[in-house]
Amino acid sequence: MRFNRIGALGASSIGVLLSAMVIVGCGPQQAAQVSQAPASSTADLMKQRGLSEADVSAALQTYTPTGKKDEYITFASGGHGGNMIVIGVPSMRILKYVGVFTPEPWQGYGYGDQSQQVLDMGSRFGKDMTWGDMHHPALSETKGDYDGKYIFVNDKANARIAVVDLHDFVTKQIVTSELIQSDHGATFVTPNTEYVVESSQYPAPLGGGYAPIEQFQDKYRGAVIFWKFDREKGKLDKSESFAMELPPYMQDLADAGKLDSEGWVFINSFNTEMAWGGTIEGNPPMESGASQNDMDYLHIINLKKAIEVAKAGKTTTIAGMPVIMLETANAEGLLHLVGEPKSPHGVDVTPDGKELVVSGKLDTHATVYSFEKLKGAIEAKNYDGKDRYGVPILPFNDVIRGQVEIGLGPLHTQYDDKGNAYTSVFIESTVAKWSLKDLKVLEKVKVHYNVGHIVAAEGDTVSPDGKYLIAMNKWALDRFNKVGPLLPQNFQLINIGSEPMQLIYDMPLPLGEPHYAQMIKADKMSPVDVYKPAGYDVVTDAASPNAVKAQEERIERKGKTVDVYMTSVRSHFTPDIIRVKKDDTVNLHITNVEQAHDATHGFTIGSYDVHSSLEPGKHVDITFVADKEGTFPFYCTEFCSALHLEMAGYFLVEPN
Ligand code: K7E
Ligand code: CUA
Repeated sequence: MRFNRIGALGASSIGVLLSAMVIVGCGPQQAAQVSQAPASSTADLMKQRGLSEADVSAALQTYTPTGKKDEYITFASGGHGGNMIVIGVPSMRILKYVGVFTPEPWQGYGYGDQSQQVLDMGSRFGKDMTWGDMHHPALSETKGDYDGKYIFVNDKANARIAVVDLHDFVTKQIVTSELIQSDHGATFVTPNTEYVVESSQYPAPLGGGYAPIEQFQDKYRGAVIFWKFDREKGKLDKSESFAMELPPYMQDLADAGKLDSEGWVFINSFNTEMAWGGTIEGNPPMESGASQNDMDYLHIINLKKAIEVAKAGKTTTIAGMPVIMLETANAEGLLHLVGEPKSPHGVDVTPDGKELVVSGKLDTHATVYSFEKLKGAIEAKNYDGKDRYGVPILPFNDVIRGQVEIGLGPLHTQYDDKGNAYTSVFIESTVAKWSLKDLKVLEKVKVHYNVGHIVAAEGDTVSPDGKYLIAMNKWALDRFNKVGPLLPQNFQLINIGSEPMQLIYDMPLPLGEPHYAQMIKADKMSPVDVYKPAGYDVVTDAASPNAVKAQEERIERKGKTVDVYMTSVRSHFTPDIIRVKKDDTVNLHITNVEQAHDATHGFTIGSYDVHSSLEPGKHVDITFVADKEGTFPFYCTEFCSALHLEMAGYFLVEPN
């Protein structure tokens, strides 16, 4: 490669950007013509910055000039940040932070009546939750391929699922069932998104409530909930959802079958020893108690048949959820187990749906199960006995195609379009590429460090693209500038379209600890630019009954309640003076009547903890009690025009 032929590689002269940064009115602005001649030759730049040819090649694969867009969009879970992060690939530019389980003021998420309603849906046992532990996002699918319409995410800590609508990237719904007390096998969707899978992680008495831990084996249980998705409404429908009781193992990741295995669900587990800790009471710690057996259990669920059994009413209602009890599941042949090597973590169905790959944290192999063999053993009732709960166990050697020696601590697997699998290897900090057909490792790439999940371009669908893969590393250590003891996560972008694989970008991610992500071709998505018509309620996805039109702004008082019907438009709120009496209940109804792209305003009243983001066309309602007398300026929090600072007013609270 001759680098002296390459054009401007950054570090060129900085244009004069003082002109017209923000002008009154809207419309595209004329950029000043700036010469883009390189300051020095590519060879000089490489020397100055100490870059190798591989570095420059990596830069060329990721550098995205101004105005150019990314080919893929990645949705990363935000871990215990509780929100989701949207990232462009290959540039690795962060495009958005989506408020989901955690209030997020930039989006006004959790600060007005609309989004507060969404967060309120997620209360458990009467308690509001202000955060979540997000692990696994799942894009909605049509025929096993991402369709770009919705994304679901789980909250492991509080056993919740949220629905984010990708027409505007807003969280529309949070559902939870007190049946289970945590989840991890969530969220995974069936190939046409009829159901969203949520299985518990830590066993507990079903429906909540106390039971002595000594009765772990008898009173504690796992469960899997199949949430029915109503695509028309864009909502999960609790009334059509059901669950299945599972033994008190710690169910881990899940995956839904596709193509040949459509209608089946697979969930693996650890702690089939049913250890429950008790270190200061003289018991072994949980982690050693849970690692005694050489094999744990993969759960194989016949979802298609389970739906029929649930529809026939062969369920027991617990915490408002119809549950197929273990006894029924066994009688109907809905649930089978098969051994899986020591403390497995990931279970990933292959693109053709014919096989599943399971990797054990404490085993160096990935095991490839044949769905046909699993089904054959189930039909032939070829059992290796039953577990304590009467669940039949299939013989391991009869249902696997083989195993591949991956390395130390294999976790999660993704796929490409050439019949290869990619497995993250936690302990040795590598991503291993291996041939599904030959069960042979082809190559490994080092990552930094201790990779958890990996996500490849459409890498868990029926048609993976084989282009990019992000290693979502748990430790960053020496990769970035020091920022104190809490370090960002390190996302590393790997080109898997090249041979050998090439690590091409390091991206620090300081907004939570992402576990899994989804990577979709950007052209599959078509979000709206503005809400139409103005006065749009983003939670009901319809015109708000409180929408305000220009010229119809007003303040109405009924007793001690004051309704303020307000509009925003560059560069004023109407009305701009609001007079109330102390202890009045104030209902602000604000419509951003703008229909221009990116003409967003914000609204805040100081000292009242009021904030909203008003994207073009959006309507918000904000209810609060004016419990402090005084003079409170309100203003626009989004720099919307040259007269943005003037976009202000007064909220006057007279003493009684
Ligand atoms: Cu972190 Cu999928 Cu919750 Cu593996 S999980 S790393
Ligand atoms: Cu509106 Cu600033």
